[in-house]
Amino acid sequence: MRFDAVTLFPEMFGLVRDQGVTGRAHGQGIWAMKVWNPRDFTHDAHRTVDDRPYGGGPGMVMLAAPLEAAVDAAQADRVAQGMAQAPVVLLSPTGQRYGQREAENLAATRQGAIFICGRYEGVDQRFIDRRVTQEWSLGDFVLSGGEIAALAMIDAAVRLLPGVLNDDASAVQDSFNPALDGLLDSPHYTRPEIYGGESVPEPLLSGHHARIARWRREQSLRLTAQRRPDLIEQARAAGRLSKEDERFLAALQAQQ
Ligand code: 4GY
Repeated sequence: MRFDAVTLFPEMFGLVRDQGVTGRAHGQGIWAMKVWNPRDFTHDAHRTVDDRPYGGGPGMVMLAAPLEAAVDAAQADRVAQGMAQAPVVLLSPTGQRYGQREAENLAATRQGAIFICGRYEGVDQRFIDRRVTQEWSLGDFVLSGGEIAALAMIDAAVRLLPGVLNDDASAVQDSFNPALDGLLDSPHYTRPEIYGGESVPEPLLSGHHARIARWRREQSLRLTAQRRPDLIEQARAAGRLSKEDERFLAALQAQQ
């Protein structure tokens, strides 16, 4: 899988490319990353990438031409490598919300995407109209640029690629994974058995796989009911809660 990023800060992409499980997978050739700096696609002495907004107002707006030239170079490079053109994704709070489902879809396409990382107040709408095929948002907050959003989205997709996580089961156990029926993950413990006077919960020490699984399920249900009741509703509506789950949730309710 290949990702491209159009960014004024190409060094930021070293974080996901070179570190941790995504870094190892990159080293193994499971995925590739190319960065394109719009400043390299300017033609004036000052290498200008922004200008003042028509209509007035604070801040600067990214020029359409350097962004468009960078995207076209990324697409041409893909084609030269025998690949198809890729979706062009703008990271913006006005985009469609990106979640685990979108990360799974992105990982499944094997095609990757070209991420446009805006800075300043925004990018010229005519660039968006001419080149951007999708707008994605990480959430209802404003970053100082799209880079951190792109990095988060790439990281979430790459770790789902076959062979990236050493333990095949660990992606399966994540919060939001279908195997957890869309519930939040249960707490984790490792050595020592007693830390700060607190012991590891007894079921985890029992060695009884069914008891451990039940305990984890109940912790997931408890945490999800407490923090994300909307996810309990979703799981129920999709028929992902068993009779045993419902009995446990009813007992929880009675305790409150
Ligand atoms: N939220 N989700 C986000 C963002 C920064 C001005 C356009 C977000 O994805 N991106 O806040 N991006 C803005 C900054 C130009 C991008």
